[in-house]
Amino acid sequence: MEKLSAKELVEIVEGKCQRYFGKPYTMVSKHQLYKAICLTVRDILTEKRLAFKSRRIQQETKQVYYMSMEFLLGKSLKNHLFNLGLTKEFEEVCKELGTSLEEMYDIEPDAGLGNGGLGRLAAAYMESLTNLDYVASGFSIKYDYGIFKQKISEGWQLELPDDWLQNGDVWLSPREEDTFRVKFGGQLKERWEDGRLYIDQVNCYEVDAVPYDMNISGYHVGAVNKLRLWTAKAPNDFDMQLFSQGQYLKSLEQKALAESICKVLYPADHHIEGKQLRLKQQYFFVSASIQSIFKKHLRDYGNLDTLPDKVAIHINDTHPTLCIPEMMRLLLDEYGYSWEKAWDIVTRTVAYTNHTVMAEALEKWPEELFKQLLPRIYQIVCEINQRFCAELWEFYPNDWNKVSYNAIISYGQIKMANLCLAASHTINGVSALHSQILKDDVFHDYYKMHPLKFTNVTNGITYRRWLTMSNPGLSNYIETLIGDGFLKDANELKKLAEFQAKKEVLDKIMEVKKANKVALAKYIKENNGVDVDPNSIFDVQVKRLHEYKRQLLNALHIIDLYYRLKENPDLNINPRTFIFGAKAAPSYYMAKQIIKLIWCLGEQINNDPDIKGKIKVVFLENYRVSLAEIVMPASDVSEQISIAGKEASGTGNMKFMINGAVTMGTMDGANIEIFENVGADNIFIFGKRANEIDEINRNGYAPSYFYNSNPRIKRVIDGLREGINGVQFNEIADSLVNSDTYKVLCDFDSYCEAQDNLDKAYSDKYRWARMSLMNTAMAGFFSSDRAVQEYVDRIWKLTPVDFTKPIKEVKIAKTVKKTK
Ligand code: 26V
Repeated sequence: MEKLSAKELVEIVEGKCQRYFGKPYTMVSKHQLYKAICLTVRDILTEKRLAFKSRRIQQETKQVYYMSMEFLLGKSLKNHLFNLGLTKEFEEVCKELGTSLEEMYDIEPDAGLGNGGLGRLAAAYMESLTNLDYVASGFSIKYDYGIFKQKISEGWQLELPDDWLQNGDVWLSPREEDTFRVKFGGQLKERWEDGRLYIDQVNCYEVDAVPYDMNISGYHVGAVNKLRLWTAKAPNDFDMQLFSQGQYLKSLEQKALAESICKVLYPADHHIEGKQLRLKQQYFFVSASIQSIFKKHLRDYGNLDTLPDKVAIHINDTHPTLCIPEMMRLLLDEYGYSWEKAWDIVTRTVAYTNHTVMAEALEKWPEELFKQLLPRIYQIVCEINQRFCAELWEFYPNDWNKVSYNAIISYGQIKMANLCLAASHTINGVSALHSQILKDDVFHDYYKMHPLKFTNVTNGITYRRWLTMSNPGLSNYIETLIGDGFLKDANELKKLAEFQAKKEVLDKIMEVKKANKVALAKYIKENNGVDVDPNSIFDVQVKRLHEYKRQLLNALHIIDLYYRLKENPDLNINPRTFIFGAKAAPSYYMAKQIIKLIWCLGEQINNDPDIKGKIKVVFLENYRVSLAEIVMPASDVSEQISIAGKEASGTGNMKFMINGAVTMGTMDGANIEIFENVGADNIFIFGKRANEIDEINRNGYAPSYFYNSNPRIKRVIDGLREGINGVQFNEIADSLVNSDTYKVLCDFDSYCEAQDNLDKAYSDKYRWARMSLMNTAMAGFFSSDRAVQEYVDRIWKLTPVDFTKPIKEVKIAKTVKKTK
């Protein structure tokens, strides 16, 4: 496809203004101009996608469907322009139209269809699949409201609705012709036909799933893939039967009930609630997705026998597990397959990634609720369970405990992870340690039965977004040193290591860092009203708020440092700015207390004249992808301090690393692989290892011991009770001294010692700059392109679309110009 010139693009944007807003471009608002620009980019991508599609059809390429309840995309306009190589052209377009590209970028809301790492990873993988010319579609829900907007009022978190579709809908194209019907509730009726038993679901209520497609672009490639988001619609606006019976309101209720399904993203990760609406969301989106996959496969290949050869279906955490019984249902009830043949097709098609070992996040559904809502799916799950238990019984004869622990249904609960194990050909964790823990612990029994099903794929990030787009200063400088090869192959960043002893290089990278810190300081001044010193160490912990991630450990160290400074105002430390950003699940009481504590610390410390600005504490409101893009380039220190064994991987740690921040971390998740890549000299590791934590748990843990024997810990905890900024934090103090589930006190000393070492290292300017450089240099492994290639090789077995083969003309694409 020929690249359009700025002049041609201006014409197209003008055409859009006329067509959609009925005005010449000179008369439209900035928001309308933004929409006209996005619609232009959307059309360019769609045209490219259709060309890609015709190649895929001709080459009969195998494809992956990535099923995920979350895709945390962030903003798209800048990303698409960067990927298409059209940034310069659109800068000109904007100038011509009397605006700037930056102004357009600012208008776009984040598409916040995810909670955190799991959703961002799904977005990253769609993009990397596209970067590598693989055919992939993502499936999810078009939530009316994404992750809530966080307001901080006097230190307390408030949640506001995130109406992202206001300006975010420009990327979505409705595809009403691909609507599918999804059935809930009702009863089952058996019917014999041609000597076969069929099951009909009657008196159920039905919902239409209408798809909206979004283009996924890759960096300078021919591929464009799609993300399909389903929205729920009542089949009829009114139920005519109810309506004519005079039950007007009831008839509208049906519509509201249907539409409630895609109203809002559940904002609690790592904590299941067992709510019926959540189960409805899950079944709704997988049923529509599987129906659409089957329909397409039948159209392309004529029968479903070949599904596993042409299609891989990936289950992103257990949330889309119901695609397993849904595939069975369709194969058995709609397409007349035998159980054995259907099971063979399903189990050669699906694979599952686990993203957490936290017990409270492993999904279970009450059997009764499940049976009422999904009677036919329940029947199928019962049958899968029976067969699975027979296999367990054979491998573990007479071991009731093992059978019931691993069963899909036991003690009135349906365990989704076990259903995933039973049906998946491959099961993976998201870092080396996490995958090992799955084998040794969480899924140990099943691992013994099928060791070859287990593998590891360490997570990755879209490094061009995090390095080149978010930190152009650093990226451009890197390009002058090692050329632009790293833009296609992240491993080329290694070439930077050659410069680690070059003072002028080290000076320059610290100069770039400083400029990024000035930009973040400006943001902080505007948003928090706090003056922070760009010459201080920017020490950052940004991630969801959860006790296992131990923002509290960070806070306790700050309190200790504060007391030490009060005691000795001449304490010789480098000035430091402690920066936090974190959303708490709305119902997570302790997490909200911790946010309040951090905020109070800021109020007290930032306003204490004794401290003379040596340390400051800032809590950034509403942490999200687009804020991360400002924070990552400006960070010196990356706090990755979860209790060992609980952070499955982490991906923020990788974004910091590539931006040259030095990790302060435990040996947990992907921190271990960061350690292995940068080497012990370029990271600060502290705390108990995962096996040591296990041992402590086996032997019994008494946190009061630390309180009673360690005066620094005692002083800090007493301080919580006395009050920080006049607020007492007795519940936090009690929980630390009485239970301390996440071993904050146990790791406190080791953490403080590592912090002192870090402070010393920072004092040696060139030592620090070298550490920073080495972190960027060794971050290539954490590219999501590498991660996706591992999924392809070990799990999905895809081949890329071949762009060197000649293409036969297919009449599907109208040109962008014609549709302006
Ligand atoms: C669970 C639930 C429960 C019901 C309500 C909504 C909801 C949403 C998400 C989850 C699962 C949380 C699992 C998760 O986010 N894991 C994170 O996955 C990242 C990507 O693999 C990884 O880097 C993080 O370490 C891991 O915590």
